[in-house]
Amino acid sequence: MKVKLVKGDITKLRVDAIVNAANSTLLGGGGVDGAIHSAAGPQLLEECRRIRATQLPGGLPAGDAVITNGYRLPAAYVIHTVGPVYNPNRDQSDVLASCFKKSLDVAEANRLRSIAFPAVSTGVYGYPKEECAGIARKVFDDYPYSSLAEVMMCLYSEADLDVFRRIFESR
Ligand code: AR6
Repeated sequence: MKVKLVKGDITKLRVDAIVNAANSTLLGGGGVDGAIHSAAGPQLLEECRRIRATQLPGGLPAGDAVITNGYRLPAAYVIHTVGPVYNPNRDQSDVLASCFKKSLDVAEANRLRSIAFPAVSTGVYGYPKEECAGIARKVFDDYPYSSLAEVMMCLYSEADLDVFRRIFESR
């Protein structure tokens, strides 16, 4: 699938869904998670608490994805995924790939037309940006037929955008 690389704050994007780099508790945190919760307002946390109490008492496992409403965000929905914490001694690329793939699956299942991803795991969780870019690209390249008309990677800095450009625009 074709992916557009953009630079900026994902909470400002008017797309059907933005993806949140959450943690297993789904109860908020720093980074993009904190930004999404503060822009969406308290109802997002309430919905996350309800999901925890009903569907996910043990939390959302790494590599999985779950959808909520977007509340005060310009995006209608938030797809929460949990990336792996980077460990240089353990290959967790399959877990990070699963974050991208399952988020796309959730978007498809909900018949969404547009989605934007942050660089999952590359902040607090310490994943090298280049590795994340390579993993994401492979998922997008391999993704079967999709009803999504617009898929974006939203990078937070010019430097990150450059890394993703290099990886996404190479053959
Ligand atoms: N828009 C787009 N990208 C952003 C934004 C934003 N507003 N803010 C940060 N980024 P991180 P992780 C980028 O740390 O590594 C939280 O506490 C950031 O530059 O948000 O998966 C959670 O609750 C980086 O490239 O997520 C978890 O506990 C990328 O988003 C933990 O952090 C991801 O950085 C998850 O860590």
